[in-house]
Amino acid sequence: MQSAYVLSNARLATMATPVEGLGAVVVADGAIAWVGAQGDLPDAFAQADRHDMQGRLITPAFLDCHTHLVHGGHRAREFEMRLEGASYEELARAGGGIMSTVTATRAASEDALLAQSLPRLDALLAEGVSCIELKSGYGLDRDTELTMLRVARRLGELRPVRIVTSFLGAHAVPAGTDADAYIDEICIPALRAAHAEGLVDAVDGFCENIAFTPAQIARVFTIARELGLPVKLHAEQLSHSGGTTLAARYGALSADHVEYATDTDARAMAAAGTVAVLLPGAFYAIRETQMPPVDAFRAHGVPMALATDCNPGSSPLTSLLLAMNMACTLFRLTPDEALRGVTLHAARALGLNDTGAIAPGLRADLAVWNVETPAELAYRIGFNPLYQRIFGGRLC
Ligand code: DI6
Ligand code: FE
Repeated sequence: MQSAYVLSNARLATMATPVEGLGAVVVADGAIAWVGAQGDLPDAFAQADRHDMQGRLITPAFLDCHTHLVHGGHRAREFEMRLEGASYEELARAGGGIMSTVTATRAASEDALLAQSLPRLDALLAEGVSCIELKSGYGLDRDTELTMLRVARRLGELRPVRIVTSFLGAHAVPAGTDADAYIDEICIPALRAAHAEGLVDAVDGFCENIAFTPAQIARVFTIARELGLPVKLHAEQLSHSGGTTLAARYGALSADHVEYATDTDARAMAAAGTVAVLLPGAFYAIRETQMPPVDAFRAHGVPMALATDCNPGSSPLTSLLLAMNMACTLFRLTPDEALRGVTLHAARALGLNDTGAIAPGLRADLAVWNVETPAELAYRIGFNPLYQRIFGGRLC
């Protein structure tokens, strides 16, 4: 066996078969070769290099399964305007909101977008993240949508991280454009072009009264299906607009935000295997008061993932640890649910089966923490106890 090493004397939160007391993880060739109780370590690994974890906690590395991390500029002025009384929707309708970031993103060169995005990526990595989903959606024209996705791919070459892209051409209706014409003449051709360049892993949309109707999103999803791409959707964020039903109908990987989703929506998601991606950063930043139907998700067995929604408007957040704390404090998730939400269920929301848990055969994407219990990760506020990030077996 080549390059095998053992992480010994660790507490383990596996998201798979539980290990009581101190355990060990054997990593070989970038994958997990064995995991179990310290005393059960097979003789075959007795000679392998050992890293004594001294009782630290090992979790799967985190995945941030919903971000708009690639974008130009910021919206600090809008933050001030909201403090003066304007609502998120009012700003959007007045040509601010997403459209103001579209203007800033179109004005930035590819290199400038990369340079602006890197510190946000690094902030996530510093908290044990190994995989990040990045969306387009601040171009709303073919060239800028493609540029955003190219930047996303380049980020994955510059840092030890796995990047999953989503095409979000249906994010906002550009000023002076008819929504239907935009979908048919700009969004769908841009999707085809981005797909042809290998830039698209999934297709997303914003189904909302300030964005697109279910019928308009369905036209984009139909093309996604034709191209063999999975779909996901920003659904029921500001109102009940029918997005979750649509997402379930297309077998979506996830329906995201979902504050205004109903019990019926939760049933449809469960039947379709659609993950609920909760985004407490956006709930917090726009001072939403409608809680996502967490009890219905639990009752119907809808897996709940958690993400930052890192974006310059509704969630300028680059901390999954804080997202975990917010999910517990604001949405009443348990710390275990929060941890599952940024590991196993986040992987599922991205359609990934090779990461998100600590089990033999999976990628060795791990995070080692200076804490004793998983609950400590969600409990502290603004404190980063990461000791070591491991990406594909590589100590980072
Ligand atoms: N919902 C969101 O929370 C982000 N996009 C979306 O569809 C917000 C994007 C922004 O305000 O720039
Ligand atoms: Fe979003």
